[in-house]
Amino acid sequence: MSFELNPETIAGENGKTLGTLAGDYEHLGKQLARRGVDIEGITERAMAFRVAVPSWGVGTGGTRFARFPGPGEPRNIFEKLEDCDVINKLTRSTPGISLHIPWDKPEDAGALKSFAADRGLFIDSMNSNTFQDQAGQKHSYKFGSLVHTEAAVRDQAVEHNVECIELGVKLGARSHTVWVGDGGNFPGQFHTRRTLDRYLDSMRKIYKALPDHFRVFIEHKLYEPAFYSTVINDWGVSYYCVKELGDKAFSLVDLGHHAPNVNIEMIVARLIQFGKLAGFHFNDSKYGDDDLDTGSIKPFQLFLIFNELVDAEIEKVKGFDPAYMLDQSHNVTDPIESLMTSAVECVRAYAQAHIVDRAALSEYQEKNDAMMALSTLKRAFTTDVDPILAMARHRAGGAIDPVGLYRASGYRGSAAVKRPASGRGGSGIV
Ligand code: RM4
Ligand code: MN
Ligand code: MN
Repeated sequence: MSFELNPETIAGENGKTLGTLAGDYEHLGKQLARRGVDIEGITERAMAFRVAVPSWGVGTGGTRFARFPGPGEPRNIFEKLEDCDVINKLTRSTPGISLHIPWDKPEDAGALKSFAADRGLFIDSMNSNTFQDQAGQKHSYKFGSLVHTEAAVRDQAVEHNVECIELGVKLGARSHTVWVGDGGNFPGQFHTRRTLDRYLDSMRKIYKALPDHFRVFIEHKLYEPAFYSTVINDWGVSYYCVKELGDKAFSLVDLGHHAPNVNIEMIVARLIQFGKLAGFHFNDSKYGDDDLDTGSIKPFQLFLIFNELVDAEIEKVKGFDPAYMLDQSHNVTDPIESLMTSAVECVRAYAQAHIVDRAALSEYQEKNDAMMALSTLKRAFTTDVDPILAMARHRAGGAIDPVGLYRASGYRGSAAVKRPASGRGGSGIV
């Protein structure tokens, strides 16, 4: 049996477990009250949290070896938005959508904008693609794009980014994200300093095309597709570039773009302090840019990152306005389930970070009491905030159990009927 996902069916399904949830919520409320925390305040924060969904995340991803398509995959940007709508309806945290151009380039920007608005969605950020060649493209990006040795290739890449910004303006987006795959596979392949000069020169041209209300985000990544080194390899290079570019340029942190064991929360704190944190591409990884579901491998790291973010939010750090987005590749799961679960993991870390007893933590830090400082963080991290998250979703019209309700609705089965398989196997990032 399948059913439509609408406010009535969602409320009806929630009704089956609402009694149990209310009991758990009340119990947690008492526990938190003993610790001086008002549960209602935390629930309010959980309801306010937003993380954007990437248009490219709702299709099944793949590795460089193979892609195993799932049933009912969206075939165009409108069907992708339908899936994004399901994610937002059930989690009530993801109204923003990030677009990858030209993968999701609409023929009619106005039509796409209103299709999104009709569903309570909006286009959040634009993402350019100069790491692949598109059919009919004049110059190849095989040896780079914004830093290519030939000016004509660089100009073509600049032009593509400007086109993304112009399209973004029409769609009501507020930022443009630039990630370049440029780099080298072999030592000596490129001149280290000259490539960065060329990058900055190209980025200055892109920066000039930004309208006043638009921000540009630079995404660093230590390797891949270039295996020896990329040009924008770490946050230091990224920070230098955004400083050079101007007030509308910021450094974006994609969690997977760091070597294993790198202390990402420190990078986040530094970028906040320097007024240059753009925001995030959330995902998780074990080895590299695995693009696994957020919070699936290192949930404590995610919490520590949010601890820095919430600390800055509470202290009202000047200019602190991070843009949150998921950037994942779903190779073996239903993308809708993965994105919902990942959005919930972000809200979880955000809520837990709000539970941290910051006055106590500060005192332990002043007294150099490392043991109690860690315990203070761990106490928040080990608090099961599930009842808060479920109650926040329920109050906002979402699902107490997003994955359970999604499965019960039979959405994927109906999509498989409406959207016959395209037969696109192959390999690739999405
Ligand atoms: C890159 C990077 C970009 C994303 C592409 C698909 O590794 O994370 O943000 O747009 O993948
Ligand atoms: Mn990314
Ligand atoms: Mn990536």
